[in-house]
Amino acid sequence: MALRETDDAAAGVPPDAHGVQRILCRRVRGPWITDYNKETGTRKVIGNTGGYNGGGNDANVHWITYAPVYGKDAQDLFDDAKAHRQPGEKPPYVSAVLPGAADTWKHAKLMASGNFVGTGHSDLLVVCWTHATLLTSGEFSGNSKWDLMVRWSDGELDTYVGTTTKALGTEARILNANDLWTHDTVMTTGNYTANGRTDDLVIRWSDGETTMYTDTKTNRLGTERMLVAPPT
Ligand SMILES: [Ca+2]
Ligand SMILES: [Ca+2]
Repeated sequence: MALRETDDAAAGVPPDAHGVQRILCRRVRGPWITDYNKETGTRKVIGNTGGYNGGGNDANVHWITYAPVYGKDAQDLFDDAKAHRQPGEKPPYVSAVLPGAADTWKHAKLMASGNFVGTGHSDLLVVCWTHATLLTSGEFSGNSKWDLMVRWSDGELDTYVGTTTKALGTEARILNANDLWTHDTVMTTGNYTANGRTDDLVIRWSDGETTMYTDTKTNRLGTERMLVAPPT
């Protein structure tokens, strides 16, 4: 398959004899398209990547590239394009169905995802506890295994260290019951600091203030940083 490149995605390039074209988005090799029509400027996107000037991080560093993960259908489509075949008919897409009856899921109160099995893929954790108000998961202990964090209705904040699919982990207290932490309305965790660990807790408070606690541990909040100030 003949491929061509250009330094400017906006300019585009003509397709090869088979109608297959690749555009080099500056330093990011994507998207993959086919059926380019130079009269109308239309084409079909059959694959893509993102990165510098096309979905990179806020610092616009050129060496970070993101690529979506595709399933077998997308791979088949790619193989067809590569072999210059017309894609065959595909059966209708059937969405995945979670286990359990709908009546059971009515009692699901909170959800969080984390790699609790250790496969490298996220697992969905659903909580029906009456007094659990907010839920998130992260890696707060530093052992590369995911931990659960719960904010209870009285403001108590706990982690469950080493939670697996078989059992809750060991409870560790971050905050005893208190009034302030009954005013957080959203709680989530991400990996925003140089330690490369998903232990940065983000809280949105009831007045709109948004705070990050970087590098939070199992038994103490990390350094407090205001992301969004409360309205004046
Ligand atoms: Ca851990
Ligand atoms: Ca971190």
